[in-house]
Amino acid sequence: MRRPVAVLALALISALGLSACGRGSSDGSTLPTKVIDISVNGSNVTPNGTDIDVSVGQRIEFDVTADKPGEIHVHSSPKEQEFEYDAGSSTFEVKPVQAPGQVVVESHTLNKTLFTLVAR
Ligand SMILES: [Cu+2]
Repeated sequence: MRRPVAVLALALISALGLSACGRGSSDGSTLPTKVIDISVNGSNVTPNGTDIDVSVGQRIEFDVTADKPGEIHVHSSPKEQEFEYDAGSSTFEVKPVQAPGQVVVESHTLNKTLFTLVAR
């Protein structure tokens, strides 16, 4: 019976922490940019379905290396984001995740889930 109370307390503390963080515009920008390397080679993609932790408000960058042009789709809410890349290397700045939760990132070219951003 002790455990649920502790978990609830932790959840409250982190919720408070997050809202305090979201309010100050300078707080989010002090977090290091989360750089996610994505490589596409034929039907092989990396990452391939993993979870990647990010913080709410954290800047996110995709560094894409691909053998062919394609498109990456970020199922963020309220607005989804699409990034078209060419063969070779491309870098995209992705809008930070606005609230705790999961955001699926897919290759629409290959019809695969590359990874899921888990924001807290
Ligand atoms: Cu999609």
